Amino acid sequence: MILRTLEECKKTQRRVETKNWESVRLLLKEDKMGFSFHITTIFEGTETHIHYKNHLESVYCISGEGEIEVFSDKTYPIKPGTLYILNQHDEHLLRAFKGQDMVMACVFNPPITGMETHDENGVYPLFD
Ligand code: 9YT
Repeated sequence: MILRTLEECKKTQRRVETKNWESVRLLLKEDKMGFSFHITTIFEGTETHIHYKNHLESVYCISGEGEIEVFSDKTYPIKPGTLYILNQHDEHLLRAFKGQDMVMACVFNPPITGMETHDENGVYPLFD
């Protein structure tokens, strides 16, 4: 088996930071589990355009509050205990409200490799 901690992964290349979020990818494609697992912090007061055309993602909110505006659907609130499931590659805007960062646990299928950040359309490429 494998055992990792958030603290140790933060000190490696598994931690990726952009202007709107930072993410620690604790489990990646190279671990051969069929999914990846990340602890992502969405910085307070930010809005991020995301469209995972090549991936399915589930996101569980651990702390902080915000909302997700799904294109051609509606806006859903996010608070601790909320799980949102992008089962239709849903294009969306993710917002963290001012005052507190949102900490999220994220699972991706297929797993990401660790190199990905969003392109100008909010997409992650599919690496093989
Ligand atoms: C919720 C979400 O998708 N945030 C963007 C970062 C992503 N979780 C990642 O690459 O770790």
